[in-house]
Amino acid sequence: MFSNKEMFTETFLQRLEMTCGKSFQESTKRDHYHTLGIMIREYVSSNWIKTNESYRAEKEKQVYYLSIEFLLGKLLRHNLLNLGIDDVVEEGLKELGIELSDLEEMEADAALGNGGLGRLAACFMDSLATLDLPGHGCGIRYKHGLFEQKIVDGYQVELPEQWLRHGHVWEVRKADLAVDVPFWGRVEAINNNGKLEFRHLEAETVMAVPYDLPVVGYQTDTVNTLRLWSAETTPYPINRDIMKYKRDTELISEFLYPDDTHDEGKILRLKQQYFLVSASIRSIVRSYRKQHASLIDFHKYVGLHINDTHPVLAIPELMRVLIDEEGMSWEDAWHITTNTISYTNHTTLAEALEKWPVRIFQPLLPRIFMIVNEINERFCQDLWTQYPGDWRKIEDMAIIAHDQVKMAHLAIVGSYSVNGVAAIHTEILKQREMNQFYQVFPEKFNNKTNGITHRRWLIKSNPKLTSLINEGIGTKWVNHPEHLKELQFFQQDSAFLEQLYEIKQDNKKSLAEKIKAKTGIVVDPLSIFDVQVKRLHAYKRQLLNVLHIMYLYNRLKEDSSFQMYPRTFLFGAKASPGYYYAKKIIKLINTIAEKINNDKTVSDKLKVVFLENYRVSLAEEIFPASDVSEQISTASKEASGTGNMKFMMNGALTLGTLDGANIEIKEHVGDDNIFIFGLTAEEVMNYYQYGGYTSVDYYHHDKRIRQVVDQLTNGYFGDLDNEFEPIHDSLLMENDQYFVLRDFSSYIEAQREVGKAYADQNRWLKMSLANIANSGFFSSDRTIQQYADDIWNISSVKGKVR
Ligand code: F58
Repeated sequence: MFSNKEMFTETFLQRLEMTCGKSFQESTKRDHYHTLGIMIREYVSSNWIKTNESYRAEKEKQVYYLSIEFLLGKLLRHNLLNLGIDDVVEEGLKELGIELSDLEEMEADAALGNGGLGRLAACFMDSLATLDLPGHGCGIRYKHGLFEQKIVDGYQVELPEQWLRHGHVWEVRKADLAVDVPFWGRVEAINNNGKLEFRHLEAETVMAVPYDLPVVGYQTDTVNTLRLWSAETTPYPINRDIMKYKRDTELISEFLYPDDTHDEGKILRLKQQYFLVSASIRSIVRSYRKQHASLIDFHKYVGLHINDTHPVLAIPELMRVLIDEEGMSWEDAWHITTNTISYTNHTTLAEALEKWPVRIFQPLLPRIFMIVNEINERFCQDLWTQYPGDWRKIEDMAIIAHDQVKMAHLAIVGSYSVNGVAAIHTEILKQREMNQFYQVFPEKFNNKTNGITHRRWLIKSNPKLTSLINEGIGTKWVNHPEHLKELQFFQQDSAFLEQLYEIKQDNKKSLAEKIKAKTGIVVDPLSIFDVQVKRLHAYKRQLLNVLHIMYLYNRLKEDSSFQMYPRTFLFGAKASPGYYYAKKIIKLINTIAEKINNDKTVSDKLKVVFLENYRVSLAEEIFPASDVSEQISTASKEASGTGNMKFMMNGALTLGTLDGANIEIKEHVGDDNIFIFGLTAEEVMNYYQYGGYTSVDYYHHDKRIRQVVDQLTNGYFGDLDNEFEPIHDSLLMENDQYFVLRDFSSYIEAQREVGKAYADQNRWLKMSLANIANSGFFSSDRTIQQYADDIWNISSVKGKVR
């Protein structure tokens, strides 16, 4: 049906009538989108089935990537591109007077995630399928993904997101593959001929129903599966209060990250975590059982990867299945489990390391708690042998201590591989945050620097740049992104650089139009587009960016001789609903934007735009139109970052600290093609350890700082009611935990360098080209190949799917 455009249009019209029950004349864009989606899914289905059959027939080792988030975004264009049918479809639709881009508008972003961790999982799915690797995803089908952000009077307002309102055309509900997941109840121990057996009685059971999404690789027959679980009531609940049971059950797959500041929210979150891993493991074991008589070799055929600690209950759950259901000894079960599970850490922020109170954990998951307890006791005994008498160390490293279950400790002890997501991050884990564990298990620790799929973040989102690259170096970079390096040959080619300039300008114009339509703000595509888009968090220091803008504004107002290259500062960020400080920063950005954008005296120099509801589809329009990539976290705090890689691949220049993957970006692109400023991670960590930083001194000694900090509270930007006092206090009263004032002067200096470099257009274009040319390393294909080789031990099945 996709072999030529005539065949496509004929099938499309037939299907439209059949699926929507309408004539072409009556049909809407939504009907067209829906019909096209169904056609694509059908087209994929035979390879989907064949892929699974071949995995079974060949007894391939398969990896399951367990993640509480998959930030997929839209799938229509992505799937068309990977299937290699985008041109046929686009042209065929045109014949019918339909624009493919209009149909894309009909698709809702699948926002089953919040930030980098969730988007990484989505990029990994694409690379696994493209590299023909047997790897699938397991997640939760949240009815409402991450909230929709509205900005009202400068404040963030959260609305429930409604991505499923019109259904999700890519999914297949498989009710026959549902599994039951038990909560609450009690555990009974029975002595069966001298062997202790455990039964979970009086549990409240939730039915987990899988919805499968095909994951299509780029121009390959491999189609892997992303299985998303939805929570439904079982037909025979034991709970007498049926309404409460229904509510409690459905809530499990209702929202991503429910507020967990109180116990009810904590219970729900822990329920989600167990729901995900228990449903996934039960279904994996069930299909494994069809091929293998016992589970004794399970780890040789199955890998379970846990994306951060949220799915760490996979460890005790697998132990439970092996012991309680398969009748194995503890030792055998432990051997299999610790050779099956691998774990990625995504943060060193102490407050982000998950801990659950025993008082919640034990009653909710009684059998799982017993197993965690046993794991903990055995681990502490081992520690005692290794460090006799060192109570302090054992207390620090225990999995359960002070009435809390420490999920990261469980993850390290119960897995065979622990990886960080950028070189510096892994070093910090090894040398500092997890040093005690590193000393006990040095062989487990390894680094896998993050990557992004260049298919979505370059080929799909920046078609003009893609064409230019293809004209220059051909298309082999598409399958081997390291070949982008050959673009360096064009460093001296002024015609090529000119085209690069034109493409960036075109992309900036499109974004400028969008900004005008959305916000009414007119921005000049000739100005520098200076962009910070990411989750809102104190450590990411959106505040440093804002203070610099305030400084520029002050200079422009006070000094008529002050020269600067015109700038448009763009922000996009969602703040977690309960994160008070982050929300204040959003209000601050909007407050200064209001004043600056309405001041005619600076309008040819400075504009500030906060883009509402930052999400994958918006990001795809922003990266291709960016000049400057703001990666300004406090050094040591950003594990890796992946936005930094998306900017680089689209020719934006990084302005950043020596943090996360910025360091590796610098190594690849060279010192001359990046703007680095600020404290190093070492310096930051030394300040934390030994003190020596007093933010007030910087306030007193630098009048630029004094002025902007005072302006937070003196009403200069038109705010009332001490709105920004908490920000002011964080800087001066709480000694500026994130070293914003400490790095301020160095940031201004680096920003000045950015302006100077941009003014020399030829120089800038060469720098931009160097960034694109050296971005191949940051493709998730490289990352996934490293996971496959070094952690999972799986290999390509290319050619086996027939
Ligand atoms: C991010 N973590 C890291 N966490 O911050 C980023 O440096 C890294 O590049 C990325 O993972 C991928 O490795 C992240 O996105 C979250 O969103 C948390 C999820 C749990 C609640 C708190 C936020």
